[in-house]
Amino acid sequence: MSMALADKSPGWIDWHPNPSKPTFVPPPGAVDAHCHVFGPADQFPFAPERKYTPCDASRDQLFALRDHLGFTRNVIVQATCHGADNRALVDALNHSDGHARGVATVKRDVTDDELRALHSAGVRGVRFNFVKRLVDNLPKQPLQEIAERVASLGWHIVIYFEAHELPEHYDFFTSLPTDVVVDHMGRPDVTRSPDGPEFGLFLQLMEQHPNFWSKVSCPERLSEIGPHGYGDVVPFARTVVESFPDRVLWGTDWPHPNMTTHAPDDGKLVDFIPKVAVTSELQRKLLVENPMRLYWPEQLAAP
Ligand code: 0GY
Repeated sequence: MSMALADKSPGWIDWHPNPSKPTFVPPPGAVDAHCHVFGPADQFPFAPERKYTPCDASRDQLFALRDHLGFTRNVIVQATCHGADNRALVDALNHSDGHARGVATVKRDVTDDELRALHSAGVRGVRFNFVKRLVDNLPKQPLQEIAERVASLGWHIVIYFEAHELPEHYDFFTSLPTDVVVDHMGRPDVTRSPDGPEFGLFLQLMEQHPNFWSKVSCPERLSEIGPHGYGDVVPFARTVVESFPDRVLWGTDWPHPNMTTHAPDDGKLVDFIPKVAVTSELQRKLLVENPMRLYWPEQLAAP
């Protein structure tokens, strides 16, 4: 591989080398339900069609962070820099001792054998990414076909979009035949009111469609006031947690791709949790019961 392929995108901020120990102690068995692995590029090259080149962020570094933060499990989500090449993800799942499950990206030509192999590795969902700076326009027909095929495996679909794009995609999203998990509350503009029409449409989506779940993650990306508590994101996330306590997930978003303002301290991100899930019951649902139901249901069924 040429040097150029491994060069980080201009302005890329590396992940925090030394995150603090959070004050908040997660409940036993807590799941970080949104994080990524990047490369290492010399082992798992980034996709030629990618829109950014990240720094390496390996599975062992992810698992060390999990332990440092007091979590037990990870849900590793395929990022666009690896396209539909899920090898880094599968390698991480295979080395997780069953402590990680995954969300992959696949193309319409994926074979049934490939889907079965992903399932055996621990993949339980596919991600459809609509964020325009991250991917080229995705035609809906192939996505619909993928959706129907993964529905038969019992998988769900993770969707990533920005709030202003929700009206355009609303009918497609609500036609999906699986559980649907929305990344980062649909990326609200937190300078607007949580009671306003833009966030109102997202709340309506959640309210009227009980197959929809939301990650109340990513204050580091949504906040306009920066890392000191991410207070402007709190009312949005708290509303979602309290309105839909059985359909919310939380994740670090490590290693925080495309951050341009600061390298988030993951310990401080964990300290965001009790601000949005203010009782131990809400915290247990957010961090343990909900992600276990979606990603490790067989463990809940065990006697
Ligand atoms: C995220 C963040 C981003 C990137 C990706 O797939 C990706 O490349 O998810 C982003 O830049 O917003 O949510 O993890």
